[in-house]
Amino acid sequence: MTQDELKTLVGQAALQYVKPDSIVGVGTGSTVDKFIDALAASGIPLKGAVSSSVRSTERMSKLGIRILEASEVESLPVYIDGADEIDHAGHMVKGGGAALTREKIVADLAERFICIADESKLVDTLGAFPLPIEVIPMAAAQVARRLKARFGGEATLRAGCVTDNAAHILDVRGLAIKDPAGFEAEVSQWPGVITVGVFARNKAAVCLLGTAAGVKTLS
Ligand code: ABF
Repeated sequence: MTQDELKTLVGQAALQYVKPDSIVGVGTGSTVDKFIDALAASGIPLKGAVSSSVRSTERMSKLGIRILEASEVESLPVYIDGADEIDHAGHMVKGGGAALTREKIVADLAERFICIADESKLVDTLGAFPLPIEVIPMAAAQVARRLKARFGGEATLRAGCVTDNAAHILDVRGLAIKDPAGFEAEVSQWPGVITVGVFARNKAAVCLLGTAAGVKTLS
């Protein structure tokens, strides 16, 4: 199966976590696009969706799914999103598409994070994918120096990228994140850091992994 077919498979499989007449949290990316298409085609009645990006909002609106603002809901039964990396405990690296802050906000509203990914995303230790960190522009150099001193990571500013929050993204290479929760807690406190792309506090409760042998469920 191609990577695209694996994404279609997990997008379809995620429908089993959508409760009829609920509000569903919807993430961003090519795998989530498959989920959105499957959701629209499924006929599952919904109150609406909270989206983590303009891209997903536009796709859902075109398909007739009602969009609600995150500020309008108190909680969501599930948030369905992809990842750049996921480990066997459900910790993830996210933010390759620069939407990590919105993704963490919507994930935090959800009772369960359902991650959908093809098997290339499963890793033993997070860090091979350059870790995105959203920063206030004036703090970027200081955060980069601190990452080097504290964890040995090499941070580079993502060229031409201004986020939805008028901030910048550092991509950090050379990390092996052995303690995702500790890493997230520490770096999140540094002045000027808006959001760290490690999702440990909001880790996946379930990961639907597309493999050549079908969908594997990790939980
Ligand atoms: C978002 O989209 C991100 O946090 C992650 O960067 C990316 C995964 O996209 P894809 O499914 O296209 O690999 O969920």
